[in-house]
Amino acid sequence: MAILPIITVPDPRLRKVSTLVDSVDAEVLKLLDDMLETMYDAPGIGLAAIQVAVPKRIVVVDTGKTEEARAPLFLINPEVVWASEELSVYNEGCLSVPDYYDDVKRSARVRVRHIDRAGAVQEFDADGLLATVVQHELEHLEGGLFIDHLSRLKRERVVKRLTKVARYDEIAAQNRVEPASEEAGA
Ligand code: GNR
Ligand code: NI
Repeated sequence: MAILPIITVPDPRLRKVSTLVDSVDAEVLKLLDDMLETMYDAPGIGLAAIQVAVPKRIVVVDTGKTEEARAPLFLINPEVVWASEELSVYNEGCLSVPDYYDDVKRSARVRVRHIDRAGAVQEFDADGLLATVVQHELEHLEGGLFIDHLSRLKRERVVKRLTKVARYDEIAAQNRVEPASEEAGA
């Protein structure tokens, strides 16, 4: 397993529409495992493949509160087949929008259809935090982000801040020199 780098706003790859997985092969299973490890490490409660720069319709979720109670969900080609008219508000965050949280209104309950690790079609009902996270993840697969639900002023403010952070990080990476080796006598 491996921890993969998570891409952040304003990386344009986050705006790509992810493509359907056509077969659950070894490569897809490895990606699911790497995504789960990456999500637990972050830590987060959901992760879409596009957040690790893979534009495929693959999601991992675990809303369990403790490490002991881990219950990962592996969702391949997930879709919402029913959504309640009743809405609920949740204070959301996103690993691709670091250090920003805001309220988003989404369906309170959803029915989700997806393919599992064995390649079988499955369905489940979600409410509460799980319903919110699943809808947040499916939005990523369409190139959406939770900040798209905010006012233009709020969204532009957070994008501007993260653009500055990205520029700073790029310059810092350019200026980072390899540590001098012993032989070089440094
Ligand atoms: O870790 C995460 N927490 C979270 C909290 C409220 C609503 C949605 C989320 S998902 C987020 C991880 C993430 O960015 N998934 O795409
Ligand atoms: Ni997210």
